[in-house]
Amino acid sequence: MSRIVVVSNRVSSVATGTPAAGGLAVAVVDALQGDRGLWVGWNGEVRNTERACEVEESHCGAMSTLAWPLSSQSYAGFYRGFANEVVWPVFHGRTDRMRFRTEHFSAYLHVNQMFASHLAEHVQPDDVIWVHDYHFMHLASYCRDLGLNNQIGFFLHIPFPEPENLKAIPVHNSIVKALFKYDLIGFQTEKDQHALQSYIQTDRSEHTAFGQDPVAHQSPKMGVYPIGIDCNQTLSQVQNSQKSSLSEESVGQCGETKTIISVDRLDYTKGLLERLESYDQFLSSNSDWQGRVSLMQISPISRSDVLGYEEIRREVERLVARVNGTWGTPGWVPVNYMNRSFERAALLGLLRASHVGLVTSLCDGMNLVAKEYVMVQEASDPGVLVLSEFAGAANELDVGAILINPYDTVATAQAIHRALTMPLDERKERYSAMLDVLRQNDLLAWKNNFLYDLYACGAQVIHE
Ligand code: GDG
Repeated sequence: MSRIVVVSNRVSSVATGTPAAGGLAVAVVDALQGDRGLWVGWNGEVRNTERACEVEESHCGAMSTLAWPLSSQSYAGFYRGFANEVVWPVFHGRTDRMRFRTEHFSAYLHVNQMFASHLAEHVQPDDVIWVHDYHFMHLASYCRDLGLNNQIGFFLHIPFPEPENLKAIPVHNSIVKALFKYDLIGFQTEKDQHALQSYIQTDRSEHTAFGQDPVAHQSPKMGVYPIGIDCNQTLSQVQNSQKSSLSEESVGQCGETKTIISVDRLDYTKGLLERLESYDQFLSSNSDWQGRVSLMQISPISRSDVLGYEEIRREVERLVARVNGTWGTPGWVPVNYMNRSFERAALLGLLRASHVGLVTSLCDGMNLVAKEYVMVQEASDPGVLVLSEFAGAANELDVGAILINPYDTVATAQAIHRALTMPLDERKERYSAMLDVLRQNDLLAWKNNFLYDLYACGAQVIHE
């Protein structure tokens, strides 16, 4: 029987129950759990050398995982270097943060090739391979070199850059050529798909990447598959949190204080500094709210050894200290900043108990926290989502969220005020419109739509 083989950079420790603070891990675990699927990737360990014998196999329900360590050289060049100091910043519109080095790109290619060799050993001819994210743009190309004729699809969880940004990466031609070896490329939004199409059009008219290569004239199939959440599972997980008093204690339900919650990895794309500036502005222009509101900022540390992440952490800490120092009183801390991960049920409980969900991403593929916030709200007294127009989720949740431009400090402060004072009827109406969208475009729809298209297109392609 044909299996779904998922490839992603990190294979999450599902078996150990370690909380995963990443959208992809949460989505893949949820999507594969009901299937006889195989999940392959890096186990998170860094060793001196890479040895084929270090592949670990484990099982979690019907799902199996195959994971292996990376060498310190691969980790530095592939993961920290090319993936996170070139692709991540450029794909999020931050070419100023790119640090391109040829040897890092070589390490990226080496790891993609190594993953292809592992796949060649473990996949069966009728398996369908679903590759996730920007770490593996060259994987299908190496799989084809090894003679794998399976259907191989690629889903990009992050945005795709406009051509002028993509072209800042010296090896942009190689990236696009490699993507052409996939049978299907999936994006979070129309805008991302248009960005690749527009690169291809420009390139064809200029004959730069592909020259006269006829293969280049057959574009791979592309589609838009906005990632969703598992609505029922999220609801059942939040029920567990109600057994703990964590959410109620922390969110101060007994008093008059209202809570605004933000949850995001400590990353410069998430707009943490802009958010804190807007909250500061809100407190400054609404003195009646001083002492009656607090911002709960949950930011698990992420990629702490990648260039720029330590700096954003220091800047956030400085700004939190400034806001607390300026407005705090002996009985009131304006920003409750937590630099760690929570168990999933506890996290969902905190989202549920908060009156406003605040998402201020400067650029974001989707943003699952926005969807989770809406999903776990109490139907009889729902909170309000304030959402950046630059998060992919805004394409769907614009039916009920207050959309903001996170760079506009004053407008965001006004949106916070509007959310905190919104009448119950309007809150219910907005919540119910968003809930319909979440149920319609849930995780199963994402997975089924992508795989349906992958099965449909792969059969017609003969790989040379
Ligand atoms: C990438 C793209 C896209 C967070 N803190 C804790 C925790 N989380 C969970 C959240 C959510 C996930 O991690 C974060 O997902 P996001 O989508 O918000 O962001 P990224 O990590 O940047 O994800 C993004 C996503 O991939 C999926 O395609 O939406 O645009 O950047 O599920 O709840 N989970 C636990 N403890 C925490 O402290 N257990």
